[in-house]
Amino acid sequence: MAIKEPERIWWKPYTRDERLWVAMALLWMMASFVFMPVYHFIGAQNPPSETYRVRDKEKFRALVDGMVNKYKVGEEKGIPIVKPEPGSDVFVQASMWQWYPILQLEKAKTYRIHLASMDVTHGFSIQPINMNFMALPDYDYVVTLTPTTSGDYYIVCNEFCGLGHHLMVGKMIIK
Ligand SMILES: [Cu+2]
Repeated sequence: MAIKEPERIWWKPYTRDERLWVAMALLWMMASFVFMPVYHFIGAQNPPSETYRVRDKEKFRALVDGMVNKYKVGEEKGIPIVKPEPGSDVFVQASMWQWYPILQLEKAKTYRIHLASMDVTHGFSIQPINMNFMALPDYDYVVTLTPTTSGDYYIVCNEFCGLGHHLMVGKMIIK
């Protein structure tokens, strides 16, 4: 078999269907592109952005302890279970390798959860619903939360924070 020169024009012109598909893909891409920033404003997926500086960790610790002393309703594995007033400010302290305390919240009530770390960065991951926030040293991160379903939720640290990282599992009880 001899080697033949290929045809000069080997491609075929677009057919009507092909043109239509390309146009549809382009339109869909443009619509998604425009919708991205729109969704930032109308979507409910954005994390809250209220933060404060924690200049004195001991003061934050005192707020946590004050809440624990006032609203403690039980204990689990040495960690107090706290049932704060609906609508109130709730303080959660992250430290290697513990979430403190365990919160017991009421369904359909809103709480302002203040997250702060006493040492390194920790990740506040509510499982199994997979909502993720961060607990940072020197920052008070306020998550305004209204639980919509009852049950036990686990708080899994999802920022590697040292040897005991995998043991850093807290809990949130929604009644
Ligand atoms: Cu961790």
